[in-house]
Amino acid sequence: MSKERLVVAVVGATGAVGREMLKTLEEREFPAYEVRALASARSAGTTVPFKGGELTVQELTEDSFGDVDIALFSAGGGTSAKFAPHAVKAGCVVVDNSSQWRMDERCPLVVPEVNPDDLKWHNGIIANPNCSTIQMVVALKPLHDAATIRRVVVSTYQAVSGTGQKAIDELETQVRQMFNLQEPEAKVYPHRIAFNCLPHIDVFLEDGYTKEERKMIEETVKIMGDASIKVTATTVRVPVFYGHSESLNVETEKKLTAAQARAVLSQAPGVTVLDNPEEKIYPMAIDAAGEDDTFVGRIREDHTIENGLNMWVVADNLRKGAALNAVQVAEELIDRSLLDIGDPDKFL
Ligand code: NAP
Ligand code: 3JN
Repeated sequence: MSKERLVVAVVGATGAVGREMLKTLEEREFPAYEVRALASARSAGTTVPFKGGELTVQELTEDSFGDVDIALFSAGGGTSAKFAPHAVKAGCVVVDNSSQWRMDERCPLVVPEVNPDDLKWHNGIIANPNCSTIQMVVALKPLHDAATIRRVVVSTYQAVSGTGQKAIDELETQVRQMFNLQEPEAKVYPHRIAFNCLPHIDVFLEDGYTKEERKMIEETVKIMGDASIKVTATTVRVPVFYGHSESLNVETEKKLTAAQARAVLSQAPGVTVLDNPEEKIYPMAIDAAGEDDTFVGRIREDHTIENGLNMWVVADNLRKGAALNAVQVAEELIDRSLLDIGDPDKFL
């Protein structure tokens, strides 16, 4: 198949992640001959902005992928489960943003700064990790290479944009309602999110963890390719529009001083160290929003264990956490000439 006139489809193009994908393709001058916007029948015929103009949204069907080379999916796990196999059958490589294929043994789970070589064994579907996992592993990988990570304790502070456009609208509406002395309405979340924190992201599982926490734990091990790394997580929704923040406590096999960790992270791809507390310089969601890098600061030694570090990690959840990572995966596939699919029936 000739890849000279690449056709790229964005599935879920009307959503928060899909719109960011179109923006990212445009900003990075992605080498597409044509970009198509796909979504549900509800928005077929509407338009989404692209390259100073508009793309007309087409309804996603099983036949949408005949002449498409790469499809970037961000329309939920159910849509990916149903349509990604048809895309692969048609010869289209899928980069999927949902959790549907992440732990599937047929699918690599890729963060280009961490495990780009896993793209070599893809079978047509490449999974994009959860946003909270992506920014964490970008910061962990260089530390693991330098000192071998044994255990990670992570607490997240996740923006409402992680839930999608309706949650962005809900936070804004609740803030307006409260300033107008009206009773805030909670529709998206089980409780008010304005001026509140919810230790509840995705559904609760039998062991008391949430599914978001389980995703962080399992995905980290698959991406880092090291089952000996222990991860425990608490994920929290906070009233921030864009940018997830994370507090990480990391235990390593070899000693890394705070200065050594800072030096290692300063050289790491995709990382910007912002760590000068005396000057009140540290990563913040308001600064990370709209940026591509993962920002790391408050790097300090944990005095309660022999080899421990604490740090604060922030990234734009819609960019590095979703759209940018997916586009970087697609760029890597092109650069490495990995757009061919072995068995097109693998997922049917
Ligand atoms: P959103 O703002 O609610 O947008 C959902 C998108 O999916 C819309 O474009 C919607 O189209 C489309 N869609 C829904 N059902 C569809 C169907 N049956 N057929 C075709 N299109 C359908 O949500 P979002 O925040 O963009 O997130 C979308 C998905 O991306 C999430 O469900 C999740 O799986 C994934 N995600 C991943 C991360 C990550 O951590 N990497 C972060 C956020 C989201 P209509 O406008 O036509 O309804
Ligand atoms: O809540 C967040 O900040 C990230 C949300 C991610 C998300 C939302 C709905 C469904 C996912 C995901 O990517 O894990 C999914 C899903 O596909 O399971």
